[in-house]
Amino acid sequence: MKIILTYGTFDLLHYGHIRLLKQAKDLGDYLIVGLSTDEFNEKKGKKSYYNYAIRKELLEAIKYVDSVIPEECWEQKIEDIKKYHVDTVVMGSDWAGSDQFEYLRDYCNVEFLHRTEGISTTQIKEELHDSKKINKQKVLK
Ligand code: C2G
Repeated sequence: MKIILTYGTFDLLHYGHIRLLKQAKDLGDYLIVGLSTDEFNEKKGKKSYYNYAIRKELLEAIKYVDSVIPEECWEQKIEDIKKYHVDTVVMGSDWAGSDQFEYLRDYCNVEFLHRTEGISTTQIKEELHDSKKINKQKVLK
């Protein structure tokens, strides 16, 4: 049983997240997602649109995901790897070479997967905000 572990906020779930999770599951038999808690997001300088409970509910509905655990701090990864007998930690390529993951190579495999271009939670928020602004301007004319 090859166990894969990945981490993230997964806010405003989109096809980039889904493709990452599919790639991750394709590497093994069981996929665990360490989902950033609302409190940890604050430490990451992120404010998610959906709270932890909603983001967890959405992830658990995805066929590639076998379980979701809370990601509460940067330092929990080694403990997670040991506790869940993880073979490989995976992240999107935007994390490639990051100190937050390279040190894990002493404990398990680490792989960086293709990051889907042209979509991000930030981009979705910005485009929705701009379209609302444009619609408002149209109405005001
Ligand atoms: N991702 C992707 N393609 C995108 C957007 C995101 O492959 N277009 C991947 C990211 O590379 C990451 C995962 O989807 O592996 C989750 O992305 P985020 O929710 O943005 O996670 P992040 O804020 O990078 O948190 O301890 C690690 C952190 O919790 C990672």
